[in-house]
Amino acid sequence: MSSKQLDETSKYLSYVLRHEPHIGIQLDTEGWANIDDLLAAATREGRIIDRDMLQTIVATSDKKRFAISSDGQRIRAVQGHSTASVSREHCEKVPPELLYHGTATRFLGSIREQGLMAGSRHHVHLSQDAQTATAVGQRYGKPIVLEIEALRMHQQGFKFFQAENGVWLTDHVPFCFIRE
Ligand code: HQG
Repeated sequence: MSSKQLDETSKYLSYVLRHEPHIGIQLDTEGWANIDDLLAAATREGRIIDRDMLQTIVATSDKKRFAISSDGQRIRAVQGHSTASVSREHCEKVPPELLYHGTATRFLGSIREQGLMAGSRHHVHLSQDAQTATAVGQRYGKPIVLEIEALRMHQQGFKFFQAENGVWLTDHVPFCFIRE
């Protein structure tokens, strides 16, 4: 299996396990899907995915997007969901002083008015390093990295969570905590 095929399958898994499970699989509230059901549903859609491929994708995902349960029966995306069937209980944590959010310059006007909104996903996604944030922002246009005064937010009662892959999550970032 070429790295291009693995990458394409990883994107398909992200889509199904985060956003669109309606291919004949069920996600529980913590995001878990039965692997046999997932592979059967993918086959019905004309995608040949086997357990070895899943293991390789989980092990090699650059952002550690997926996890397989300890009994080997289930797989999930660890964060990034938009589907209403999932509402993960992420680990609440005290954030570092600063976190970063990468976005596109064309969104700045609206962000100045509304702050950072979760959009279709369940949370606003923040990273611990500016480099990751630049790559995230590039997906939508000319990137800009915003600095978020996360610790100050936390001290004022905003909750922060960290997914198993290190991505920081919060519900909303008012603009007064954002440095351009
Ligand atoms: C923007 C990737 C206008 C926001 C990454 C972003 C991440 C606003 C877009 C994860 C806004 C939402 C999530 C406002 C926010 N007005 N635009 N008020 N507030 N936005 O894809 O953070 O590779 O839902 O800046 O690593 O880009 O997929 O969120 O540009 O962790 O594993 O609205 O996805 O991970 O876009 O990315 P998204 P995101 P993966």
